[in-house]
Amino acid sequence: MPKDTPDLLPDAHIDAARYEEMYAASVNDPEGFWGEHGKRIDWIKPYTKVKDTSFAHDNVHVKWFEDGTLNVSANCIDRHLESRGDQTAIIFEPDDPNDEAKHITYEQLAKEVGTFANVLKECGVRKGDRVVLYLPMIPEAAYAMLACARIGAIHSIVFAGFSPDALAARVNGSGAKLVITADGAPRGGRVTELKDNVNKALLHNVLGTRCLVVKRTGDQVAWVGGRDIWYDDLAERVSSDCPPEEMNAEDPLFILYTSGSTGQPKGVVHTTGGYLVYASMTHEYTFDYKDGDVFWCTADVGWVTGHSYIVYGPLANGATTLMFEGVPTYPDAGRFWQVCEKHKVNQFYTAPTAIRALMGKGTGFVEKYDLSSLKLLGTVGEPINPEAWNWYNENVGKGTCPIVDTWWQTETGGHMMTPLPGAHTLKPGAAQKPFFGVQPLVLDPTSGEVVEGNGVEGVLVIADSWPGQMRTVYGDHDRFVQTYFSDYKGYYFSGDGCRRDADGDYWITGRVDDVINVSGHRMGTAEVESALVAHETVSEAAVVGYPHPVKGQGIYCYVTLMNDETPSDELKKTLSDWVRREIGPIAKPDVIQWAPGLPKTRSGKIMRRILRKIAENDFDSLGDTSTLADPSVVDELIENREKG
Ligand code: 6R9
Repeated sequence: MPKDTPDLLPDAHIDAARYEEMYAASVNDPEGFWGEHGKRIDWIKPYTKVKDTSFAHDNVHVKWFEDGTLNVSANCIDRHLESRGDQTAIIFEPDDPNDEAKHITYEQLAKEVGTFANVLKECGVRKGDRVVLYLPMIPEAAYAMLACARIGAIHSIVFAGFSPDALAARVNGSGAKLVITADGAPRGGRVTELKDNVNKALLHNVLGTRCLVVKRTGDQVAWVGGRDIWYDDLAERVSSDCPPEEMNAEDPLFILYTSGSTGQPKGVVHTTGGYLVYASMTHEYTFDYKDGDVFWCTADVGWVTGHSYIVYGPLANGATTLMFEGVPTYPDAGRFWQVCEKHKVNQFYTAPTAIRALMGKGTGFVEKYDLSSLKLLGTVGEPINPEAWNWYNENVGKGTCPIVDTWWQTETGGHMMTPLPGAHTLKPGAAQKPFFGVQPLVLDPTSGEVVEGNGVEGVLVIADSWPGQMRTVYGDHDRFVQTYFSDYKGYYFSGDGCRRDADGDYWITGRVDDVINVSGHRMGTAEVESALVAHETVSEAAVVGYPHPVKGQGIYCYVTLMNDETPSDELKKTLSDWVRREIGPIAKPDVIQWAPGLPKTRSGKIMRRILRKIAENDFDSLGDTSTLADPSVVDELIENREKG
């Protein structure tokens, strides 16, 4: 039994016995279980069919509640108006602590979203159209999401830190009719010129995509007449009343681009009914959310965590959700805790990378604030190391707040494995137990056989569908099947490795594919490689992750230059800036090593396993290098390894 972990929450929704009982019901009779829990949201036309899913390689399909109809924004707003119209739905905390926070009630939210929805209609957006959001973390981001949902348009949010090129790829990939942006995004005391980025992204746009601009900074922006529209100009002309569109449970709600191990990011498609049931249920049970609590998820709405746990889950539950525009270290490393004190936050959910960054600044910044409102803490995005877990527990939770370490993915829509705070004695660093309806299995990576029993390790797959699961890759169902259902037939393959300990608890060991996790941001090494080789001086590039004390993983690039190029530190900087410009600041390389040659098999395949070991400074376990076309390149790379 682990010591030094907080006690279970005494009056939680789910205690140990209830977890066992509900979990057994959820896997023994998924139809019955979800048929019942699907009723937690309001349906216009109730479903009669609950589950029609198959992971069989030649027939992958996922449908939940397929003959039911509903509207997500009505579930997040209208149904709360009678009982909690005056309650705060969204607390907005701006970047600058001296600017006033906003409290938006459900009543106000209804008007804002109704207005936004009518503005979208004025812009010609109709049911089924795609709308890209490229916005700061301001309430308008939530209004825009809910407004799309209200009229049946499909939103695709692009994180405001992505470059114009990355934005253009997503606008084109989704065939968006409209991009919604702001003049600028203040963050950490600096402003990102979002509208400028959109101008660049739409420069070669052939879809006729228009641009709706919300005012945030009031800065001057370059304007393209006939294409660009100020939100305020339309908002003052339209009604705030917009009836919700009746949507089928399986109509798409949003597309969210995410990185995989190969090729360009894929558009993960989530649909209406199952997603909302799953997001709201996980929000309530994982965080033990109770009426009146103030819930704060520090993610950006550009990531799935922001979709499910800033907007859809909390609002479907009638919660008060906090939206923070800034960063943890501005104006100083006490900002998170200052905001917790100011708004009396009850549940706080963040990423291990943020905890590690703040840990490095000392405990003084935490001790300054009264954190007694906190009941529960959460983490997401990457494995949390014990040092960070203990620091979080001792200094933020004061040893009394359970920490839920939630393992899940853009693809899964909501939490897949996490301890529940009233049911599971915590183990620092473990995702521990499957959520209801989730059937994890450990497979032997080579044979693909199921590994039974405890005290085992392998790759993590899921045996059957859950309502929050992604339905397809936008416009490419084949890629969906290839990516998730082909390596291990009959299962959903997560891309993660895991260990099941002696007690049957799960520990995520990290990605087993070419996806890296930098400060909780997911990235395909292939994306960074293709950005590098797009530079005229680069002939070839191979990118791997390596352990980084704060970011979790850093980006290590091996670069082979064109024959007539001379390596220099200046060129390294040029390439690093280039990648930053091509993809965005989150993809900026940490290390570039010149590689006169890369280790390749005789068939020309780059042996990343070896490159990973060199980047990790682990030269003793390089494995068999004799199959390489030219084994001597390995010695050269080891000799010239760069320090991360
Ligand atoms: C929600 C989100 C998914 C990948 C996932 C895994 C890693 C997420 C984790 C975790 C260990 C946790 N990951 N949560 N690893 N423990 N609690 O992060 O989605 O951006 O799609 O990333 O993140 O490797 O496969 P996404």
